[in-house]
Amino acid sequence: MLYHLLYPLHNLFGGFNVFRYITFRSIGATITSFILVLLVAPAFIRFLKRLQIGQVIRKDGPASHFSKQGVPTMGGVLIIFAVSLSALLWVDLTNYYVWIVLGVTLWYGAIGAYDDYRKILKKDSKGLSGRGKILFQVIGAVVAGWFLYTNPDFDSHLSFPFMKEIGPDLGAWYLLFALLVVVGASNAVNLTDGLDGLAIGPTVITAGVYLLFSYLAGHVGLAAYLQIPYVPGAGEVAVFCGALVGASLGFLWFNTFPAQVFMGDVGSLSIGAALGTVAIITKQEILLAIVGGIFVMEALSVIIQVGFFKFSGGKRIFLMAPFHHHFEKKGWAEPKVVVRFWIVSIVLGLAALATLKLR
Ligand code: 57M
Repeated sequence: MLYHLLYPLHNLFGGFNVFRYITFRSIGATITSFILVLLVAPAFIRFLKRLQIGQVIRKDGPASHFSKQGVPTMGGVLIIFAVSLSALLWVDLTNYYVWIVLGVTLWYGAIGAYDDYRKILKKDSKGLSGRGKILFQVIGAVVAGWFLYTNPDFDSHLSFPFMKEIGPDLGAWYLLFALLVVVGASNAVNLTDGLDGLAIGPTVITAGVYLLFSYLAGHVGLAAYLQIPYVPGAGEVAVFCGALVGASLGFLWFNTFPAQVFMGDVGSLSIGAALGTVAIITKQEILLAIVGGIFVMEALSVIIQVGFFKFSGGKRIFLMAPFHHHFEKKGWAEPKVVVRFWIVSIVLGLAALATLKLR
């Protein structure tokens, strides 16, 4: 909105020229959403406590989690609010991609919010059924994929980090691929969100890396120089990523050990879907498996554990899945698990950046 209001006045006041720059607006969006979360969170946490929107802790989990009973959840509402408001303030509102990623974020947020509502207020321990959740997730991903696929600028080739000469054309199969990326990312972040600060830390790293990749993908000269797919208009998505980085840092302030609030499914499902959608828009889908390697590892640990459990008639590979519970069961203190996962996430972020120069 600021872009539309202030940039046209740059002839009257030269300083308003900065609103033209995606870099400036991305930084503006990051700081705005960070401050928004810091300002609103204390009152929002009090509000959640008053409504008794507190976490119900599973009895079969690590004993260290029992003390978390009643910690307010659904803090993801605040993340979505700050991301949306900050993005609307700083993006070029005529950009097609920004509306797609905002739409996906809100849709997945609504699925998560309904699930949280069922679990917490209706005391329905299972929440929305697994099938119901997947069905609504698939609908959201297919609609978003369709809007992208039918865009005349859209390119259905796949790009591989480190192997820039390989790029198969998926054609209409791209829709299925996009669906797997968005639904997979959403559920992987959801599975990761089981320790204080565990999911939001790698979110900051992943969104930060995609801020850079969106900017580069939308810049014809830099994209050609770095041999990454050029996606006209994708630069504005950097502003959205900035808003996500800022809101996530703000949320981490309150979600770090010992957490004052959890994000709930409303947060985890929407953040994962947003990251998946950004990966598709920037044509850097496979990169998401590198920079978001923590999410992938957590999801794989569940698939392997559940598969092996069924196959072996009750034996386990990990002490408990998702993977973070394995380390808790081994006796690591919660902050140690979390900070070590963040360290891995930072290294993976660096590996993702290295793909820009290595081929
Ligand atoms: C949600 N959420 C937390 C909070 C958060 C298939 C199966 C592996 C699924 C998996 C599962 O349900 N995962 C998804 C994980 C829950 O957090 C809430 O959920 C939101 C995210 N969706 O925002 O609202 C608990 O996580 C802890 N937490 C924190 N800090 C945070 O910042 O400490 C969350 C955020 C919270 C809190 O304790 O209550 C969750 O874990 O439920 N299921 C599991 O993860 C279960 N694993 C399991 O059953 N493993 C089995 C195999 C055979 C599948 C095994 O390995 O034997 C574990 N979950 C729990 N306890 N809580 C089992 C033990």
